[in-house]
Amino acid sequence: MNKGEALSIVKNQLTEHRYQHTIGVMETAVVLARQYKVDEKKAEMAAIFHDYAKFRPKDEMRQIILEQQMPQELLRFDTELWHAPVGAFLVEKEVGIKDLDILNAIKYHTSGRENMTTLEKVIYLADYIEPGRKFPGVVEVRELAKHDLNGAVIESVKNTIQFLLNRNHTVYPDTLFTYNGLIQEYKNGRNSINEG
Ligand code: DGI
Ligand code: FE
Ligand code: FE
Repeated sequence: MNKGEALSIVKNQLTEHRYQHTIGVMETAVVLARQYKVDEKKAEMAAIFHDYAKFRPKDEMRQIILEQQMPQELLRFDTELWHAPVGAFLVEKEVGIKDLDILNAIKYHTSGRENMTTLEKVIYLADYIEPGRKFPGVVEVRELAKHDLNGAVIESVKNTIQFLLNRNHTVYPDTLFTYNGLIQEYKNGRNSINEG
């Protein structure tokens, strides 16, 4: 599938605002992929489809989580987390994308996870720093992303956890595993192993 086909499929699933966000994530992801030496085409596809399920009805997403091999604990956490794993499932089923690297980058784009691949980090970070984002601290993370992929992911997950704590929201375990895993890598001085 080429970029134009992919974009027209996803446009039908999203609001105009979310589509513009998707374009921002796509452009950012391609730059990061080149910089950190992962497949640019995979990064482009994963970015285009990362929010594919964002506007699916909650009942449909709940049903998919119940019926498919997904962590059932998702159901006890914020519904905002659901579109990522459900999106990976629907992108395979409805769009026919079979590449596991792409599907995992979609699946983990909201929470991250322990031992993320470089492609997963690229999508996670592109989603956080695309030009339309205005989060407090995003300017610093954009700067860090230019030379330190792991450092930038750590800062973005820290900001997300802080945001959740400030609102008395629950923190999904994978979000904490993202932080813990990368901080341990950093402390062991292995922060540059995967980043070429
Ligand atoms: O889909 P986007 O808006 O582009 O961004 P996203 O996929 O990162 O989703 C952001 C939302 O997910 C935001 O409302 C915060 C929420 N979120 C992210 N991590 C966690 C979380 N919510 C809970 N409860 N726990 C988390 O660990
Ligand atoms: Fe998302
Ligand atoms: Fe997004």
